[in-house]
Amino acid sequence: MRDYKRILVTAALPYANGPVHIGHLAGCYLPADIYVRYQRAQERDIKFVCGSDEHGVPITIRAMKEGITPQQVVDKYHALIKESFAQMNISFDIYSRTSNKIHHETASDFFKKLYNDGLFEEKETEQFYDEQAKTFLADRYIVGTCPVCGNPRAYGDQCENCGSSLSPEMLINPRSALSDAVPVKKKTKHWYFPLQDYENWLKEWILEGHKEWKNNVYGQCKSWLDNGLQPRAMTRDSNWGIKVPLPDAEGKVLYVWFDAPIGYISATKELTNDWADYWCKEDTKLVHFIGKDNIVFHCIIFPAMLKAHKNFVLPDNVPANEFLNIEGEKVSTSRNWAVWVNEYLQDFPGCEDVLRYVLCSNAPETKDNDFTWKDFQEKNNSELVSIFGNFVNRTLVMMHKLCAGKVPPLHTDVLDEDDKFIIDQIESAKKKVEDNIENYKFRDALFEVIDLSRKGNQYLQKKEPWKKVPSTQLPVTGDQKSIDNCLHLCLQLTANLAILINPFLPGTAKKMLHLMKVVDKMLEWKNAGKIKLLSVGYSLRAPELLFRKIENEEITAQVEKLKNGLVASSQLPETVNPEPATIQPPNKSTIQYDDFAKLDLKVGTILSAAKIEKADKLLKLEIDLGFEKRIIVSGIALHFKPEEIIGKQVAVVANLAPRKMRGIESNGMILMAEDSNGKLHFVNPDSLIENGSSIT
Ligand code: B3M
Ligand code: ZN
Repeated sequence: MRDYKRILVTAALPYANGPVHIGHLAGCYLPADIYVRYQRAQERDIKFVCGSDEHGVPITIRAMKEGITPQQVVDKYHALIKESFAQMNISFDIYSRTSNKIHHETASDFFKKLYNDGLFEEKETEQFYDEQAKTFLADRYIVGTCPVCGNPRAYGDQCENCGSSLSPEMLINPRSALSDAVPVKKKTKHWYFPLQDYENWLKEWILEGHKEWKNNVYGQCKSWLDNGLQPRAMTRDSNWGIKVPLPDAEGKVLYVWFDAPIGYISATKELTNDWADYWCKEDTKLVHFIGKDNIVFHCIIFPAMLKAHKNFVLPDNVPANEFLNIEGEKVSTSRNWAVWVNEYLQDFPGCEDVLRYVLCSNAPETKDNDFTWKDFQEKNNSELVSIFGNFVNRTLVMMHKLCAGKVPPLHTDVLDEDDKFIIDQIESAKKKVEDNIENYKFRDALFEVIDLSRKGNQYLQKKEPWKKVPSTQLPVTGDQKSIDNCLHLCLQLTANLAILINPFLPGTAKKMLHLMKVVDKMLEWKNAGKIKLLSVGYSLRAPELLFRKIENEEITAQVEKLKNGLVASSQLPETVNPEPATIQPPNKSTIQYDDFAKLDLKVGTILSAAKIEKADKLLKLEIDLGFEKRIIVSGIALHFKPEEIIGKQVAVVANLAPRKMRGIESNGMILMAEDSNGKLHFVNPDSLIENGSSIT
């Protein structure tokens, strides 16, 4: 691990086109906040920046839907989002917005620098144009059927149903989302960033240099890089956004994914005059917290931009989470299948920490996960209330009953095995929590904290101080010593729990400080693991419950609300008629069985694959057919790298007449399936079988 002097944490800038839902929180804001609060407790130099993403098509679409201006949209939602984050105790050092002047300047300057360095390629291309609305259509404005899953309401840049990233050309039956007109192609000029020039560097930097990144992140990067990078237009035809700072760019704005990540820089500038320390000094650890749909932008495009600009640090890690589903279904903001944070806060006042707890203990860290209200109740009632809260409460109640409300002494002469065990647990919990947080494993970290309180309960249960006879007389009796030791350790454990839970549930930690009558300073991380946090003889407050039980009725009401709030897709102001996925109809004439029976189809395994000189589409394959080995020349070189396909099983037409291609005799053909994107897939058995098996 490198030795860093300062840390800069960013959390994805949410689009100011709607309120935030719990999937957003679980995806990046909560993990980022936990990380930051922990680092602050470690007294590290850290800044946490975020803000609203106020440009781009999502904003203009929302403005259209609500019949207001884009500016009104961002003003409304920026305020709402900011408030929800504040109420959830997401402790940004700054929550800015990309409509700020400082951001417009920063993003413009960034673009100009790359432009002046001659980096952009100016290209005139044909783009989709809506003749009825008289405007070019950004990818998002084009809707149609997803070629991958058949969703009839896929956007020209992405299908929200299956998550595939698309381009408008890939949509089946494309329509303008503005007017329902069939878009036509028209010429327009844009500035392209040569991403492909950074491909080798990115491979080196990520695939070699950042093997420690989370599997989901590393895997996505690898697949982008393996597929090869293309030049990417960094400007768009629109009147909402940051104007392209060039003389001949009327009606053009910066691509939202060009300006938005620069928003991290602008926000830091707005926060501190020392912003350049955080962005330009090598000993800064930059960490981007995001959701999985933002991986390519944060791991590939933005780093390439930073590299091209020069002088900026690159992210040390991009711990992206997967998605959180609700009650078994994917979140859909358009269908209103979501739990909105502002509504949660109204329905469960004072329960911010409960939501933080449930979202963290169930965070989609390695795979998509499910939020259910039943589980929410369960986690609250049987973990927060019955384990953590119960331990703290019992400790304080008994201290008041058996120790006159004061921290009793520790009699080291009579420490038994159980006492020693709990001391050991207190000491070792710190490191476990710490290691997990440093490695972005927040679920595991939180588990350790709860586990420590569970051990506290077990300890208390075993020692049963309530069964001993308390006595205030001197000399101290054996019973009183046992009571003292037990409660002394339980109180020190409570103080430790406050420190350890603080990054996760800051409101709870605060309440605990109040009960223990200690100041914030006690929460510094260096105090964790110590058993001398509360002084002997110090009087503590009467207990108050940290968490309340959540009743069945509350849960039923939420489930109802979710179901009743669901907007049926058909009620949406759709601009496109839903159509079933179109599958290519058979387009060859009917054959008889005998015709088919002439084919000798066999299963084989690719033993080797090599490029053929001066034939960029062909690969020379050696295929093991069980009974013999064959050379087959196949036109798949543009789709697969030779080394990737070795060992793959394939279907082979084994009795095809030999044919010479580029001087090599090909003995057969392998079968491929072509999807609607023109991508080729092998046709093979669903599990490995013997080579030479017949396909009948
Ligand atoms: N606004 C997308 C999103 O909210 C986008 C993130 C920008 S981060 C620089 O998913
Ligand atoms: Zn799809």
